[in-house]
Amino acid sequence: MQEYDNRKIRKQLKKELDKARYEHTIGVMDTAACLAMRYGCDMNKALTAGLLHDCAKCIPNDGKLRLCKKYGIEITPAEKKAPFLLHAKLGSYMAREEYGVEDPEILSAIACHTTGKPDMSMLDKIVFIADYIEPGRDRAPGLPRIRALAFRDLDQALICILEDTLDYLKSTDQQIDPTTQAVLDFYMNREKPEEASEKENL
Ligand code: DGI
Ligand code: FE
Ligand code: FE
Repeated sequence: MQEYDNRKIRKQLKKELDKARYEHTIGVMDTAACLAMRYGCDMNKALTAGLLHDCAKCIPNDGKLRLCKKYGIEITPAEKKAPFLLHAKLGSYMAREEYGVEDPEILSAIACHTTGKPDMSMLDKIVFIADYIEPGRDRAPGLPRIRALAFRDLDQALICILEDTLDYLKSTDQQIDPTTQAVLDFYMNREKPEEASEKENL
C-alpha cells in the first residue's frame, strides 16, 4: 500500500495556506492520527487526509468558483450561495492533481469533510470529527464533551457535531447545505446493528 510523503506535502501546503490555517491543518492531522489509532483505521491515510483536508481553503471564493468550473466540478445551488463550501470538493481535486494523492479513501475524506455525507467510511468520519475537535478549536460549545465522546463513540460524536453545526447555522441565519441535514437524518434514523438484532430476537 502506498504511503505519501507527508513532509513534502507539508512544505508545499505551507506556501498555500496562511499561518492560522496551517496550524489548524497540523492539529487536524495529529487528531485524525489519534482517532485512527483508537479505532484501528489506517493511521497513514488519516495523517495525509488530515494534512490536505483544507488545501483549497485559502483560495478566494471567486477563485474557488472559477476553478470548479474549469475542472468540471459540479457546483450545487447551496455551494453557489456559500462558495466556501467548495473548498472540500476542490481540495479533493487538488490533492490528486497538485499533491499526487490518488487513494480514493483519502480523496473521499477530503471531499466530504465540511458537510459530511450519508454512510461515511471510518476515515471520512475521523477527518470530519478531527476537523471539529483539534486542539486549536475553541469556539464551538461543549467541545470538551465532544472531544471525550469522539474517543468513546465515533457515530455519537458525529451526530453531536452535526446537530451543533446545524443549530449554529440556523442561529446565524446561514445558508444550510441540504447535505448537512441529510447526513444528520441518515445517522439519526439508522438503527444501531445491536438494536436491530435485539428486535429480531423478540
Ligand atoms: O474549513 P474549516 O473551517 O476548518 O472547517 P469546515 O470545512 O468544517 O467548515 C466549517 C464551517 O462550515 C462551519 O462554520 C460550519 C460550516 N458548515 C457546515 N455545514 C454547512 C456549513 N455552512 C453552511 N453555510 N452550510 C452548511 O450546510
Ligand atoms: Fe474545511
Ligand atoms: Fe479544517
